[in-house]
Amino acid sequence: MTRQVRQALRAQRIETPSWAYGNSGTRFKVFAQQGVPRSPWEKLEDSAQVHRFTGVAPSVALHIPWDRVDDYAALAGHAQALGVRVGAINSNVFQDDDFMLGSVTHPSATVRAKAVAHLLECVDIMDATGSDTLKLWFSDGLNYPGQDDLRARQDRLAEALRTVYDRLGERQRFLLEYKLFEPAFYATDVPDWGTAYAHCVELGAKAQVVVDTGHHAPGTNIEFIVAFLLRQGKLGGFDFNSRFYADDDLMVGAADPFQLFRIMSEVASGGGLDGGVAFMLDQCHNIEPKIPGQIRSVMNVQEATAKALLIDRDALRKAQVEGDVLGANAVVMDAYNTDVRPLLAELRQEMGLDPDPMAAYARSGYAEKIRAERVGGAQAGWGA
Ligand code: PSV
Ligand code: MN
Repeated sequence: MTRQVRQALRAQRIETPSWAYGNSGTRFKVFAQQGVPRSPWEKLEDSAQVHRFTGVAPSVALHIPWDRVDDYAALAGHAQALGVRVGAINSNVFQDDDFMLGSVTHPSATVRAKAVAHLLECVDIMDATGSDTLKLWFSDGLNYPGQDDLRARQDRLAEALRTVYDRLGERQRFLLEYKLFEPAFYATDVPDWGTAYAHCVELGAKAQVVVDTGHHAPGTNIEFIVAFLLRQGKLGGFDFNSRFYADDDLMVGAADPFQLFRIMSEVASGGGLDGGVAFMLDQCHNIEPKIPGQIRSVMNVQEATAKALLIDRDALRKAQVEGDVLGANAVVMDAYNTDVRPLLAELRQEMGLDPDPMAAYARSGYAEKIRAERVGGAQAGWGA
C-alpha cells in the first residue's frame, strides 16, 4: 500500500448514528436487547466505543426529537469528554400526528409552519452543539392520485427549504435526502436525486444532496449518481446501509460489497475523499448486537475504500484510451479482489489500535458492563 493510500485511509472519517444504538425492528416487532442506552448520553457513550476500536468514527449524528435534551451544550461537552463530537443533526417531521398528510408540503399553512419551526429548532441545536450539518429527510408524499397537487407541493417545499437555508450560519450546510417511496406509496415529494439536486442548485452552495444507499429502485446505478453529484460539487454525503428489497437499513457492505466498492471508486476518483463528503451510517441493528454492528459497518466502509484506492488509475486510463475493454475491467476487478484486511490491520497497528476491532471490543468487557449497569429506565428506540 502506498503512502498516499495509507494517508487517505487514516484521514477518512465515518459517522455513526445515535439511533443505531437504540432498539429497532420492523413494523412486526421491535426486539429489545440488554444493555441498550436509555438516553442520548448513553448513546454517545456507545458511539465512543466504536471510535475507540476503529479510530475513524469520531462523530455521532443526532436525531431530533429522539435525542432531545434540556442542555445541548452539555451534551456536546459529554461527547467531547468521551473523545467524540456531535455530527449531523437529523430533523424529524414524520412522527407527529399533524404530519399525516405531509410536513413542509402539507396543504395547511399552519402545519407547514409547525414543520419549518422544527427545522429551525434543529439549526438552533446545531449552534448549541457545534454541528455543521443539518440532514433533511421528508416523508411527504401521496398515497392516491388526486390526493393533493404535485406542483403546489414542490412550491411549498421550495419555500420551506429557502427559509431554513437563510437561517444557516457561515459554516453550516444542509443535506437534502431523497427516497424513492415509503411511507408514501403513490408519489413522494423528494423521490430522487434529480429533485433533491434541483432544489439544492436553486438554493446555493450550502445546500447539498445526501445519498442514502437504501433509497433507490433495484438495479439503480448509484455510482453514476455519485459521480454526477461530485462533478457538480453537490454530493454532501452518504447515509450508508444495505438493502435487499427496500429501505432495509442493514449493515453497509453486507448485501452488495461490490456496489459499495464501485461507489467508493467514484468517490475516490472524483475527489470525494478530500473532505466535504460526509460518510455517515444510517442503519438499524434489529437482531444483531448494536456496537459490534457499527464496528463491522465502519470496517466494511474502510475495506471498500481501501480497494477503491488500490485501483491502478494509470493502467486503467491507458486501457480506456486504448479501448481495451477487458483490460480496463480487469484493472478494476484486480483491486476489488485484493484482500485488504491485512493492510488495514497493519494500518490500525500503526495508529496504535488493535488490528482486529471486533475481537478487541469483545474482549473489552464493555458489553457485559452495560448489560449489568443499564437496568431499569426506558430503553431508547424509535420515538425515544
Ligand atoms: C429515512 O428512511 C431515513 O433514511 C432518514 O435518513 C431518516 O432520518 C432515517 O432514515 C432514520 O429514520
Ligand atoms: Mn437516511
